[in-house]
Amino acid sequence: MHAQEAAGKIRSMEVRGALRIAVAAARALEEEIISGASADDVRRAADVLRDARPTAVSLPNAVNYVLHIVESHASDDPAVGRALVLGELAAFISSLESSIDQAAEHGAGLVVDGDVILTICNSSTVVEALKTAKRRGRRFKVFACETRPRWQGHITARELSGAGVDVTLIVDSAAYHTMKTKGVTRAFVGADTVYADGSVVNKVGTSQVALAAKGAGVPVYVLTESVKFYPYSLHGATVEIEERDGAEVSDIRGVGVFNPAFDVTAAENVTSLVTEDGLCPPGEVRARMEEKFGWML
Ligand code: RI2
Repeated sequence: MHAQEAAGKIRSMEVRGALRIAVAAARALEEEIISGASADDVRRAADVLRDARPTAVSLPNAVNYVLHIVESHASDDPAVGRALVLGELAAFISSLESSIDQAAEHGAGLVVDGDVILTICNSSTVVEALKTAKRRGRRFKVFACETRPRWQGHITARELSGAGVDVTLIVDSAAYHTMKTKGVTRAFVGADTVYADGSVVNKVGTSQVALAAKGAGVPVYVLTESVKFYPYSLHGATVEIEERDGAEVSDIRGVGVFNPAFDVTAAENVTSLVTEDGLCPPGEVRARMEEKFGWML
């Protein structure tokens, strides 16, 4: 898939989920390079992809890393440089793909028999972790928030049910009540962007789930690959919170709609992040970020 097509699918959310859009963008740039695009063409394609959605930094991080690879071979002999770029790009894409399995593996390791896990939206990392735990023979239940307005929780419920996981859908506003009355033992959520202070941008409603969890004494785990770390947040930058069309929520004439797609969960309401490298308490994000994103800073 070329860059324009990939960007269109990311924009329309036909391709969605923070990690998947990063992989799709990197693959699209790989495709451009294979078809002989010049360095300028690749830069233009990168701009189009980077702008497809604003909030998940996995997208610009992946795009910028591909450009970094391209730039670092700019002075090589063209044929040699191209082969080296494609080799490094393939390794990068495969590391992105394996980071989800590794993060999911660490997430699955947290699941014990008798767990009741609440989740929101459709995080491929969370779904993979729960499927892995199921394959290992863990006995647990899941409550999935529907995730208005685009119902990604239904995708989660379908995927988990298909894997034989005991999953129950709840409306988003039932999260606290469910924690209090159904013995929820932990919340697993995904991430679109992670800030240096350990706070997390994820699907709107996640911050409410985390606040409810705090009130109910339920630990909150954020399953995220480190490609979602936002290195510029080390200097205080924040990402734009995507606001989507009001028509996704309501068509009542004369009534305005505010439809933010994401929110920010404070670090103090996160028990731990779970990355491809294992548990990462919010207070350790800054150090991990500096270590991983030195090339960008
Ligand atoms: P994975 C999704 O955003 C959700 O907010 C989800 O928690 C997050 O990306 C991470 O997804 P959207 O694309 O990378 O549905 O874990 O708006 O798949």
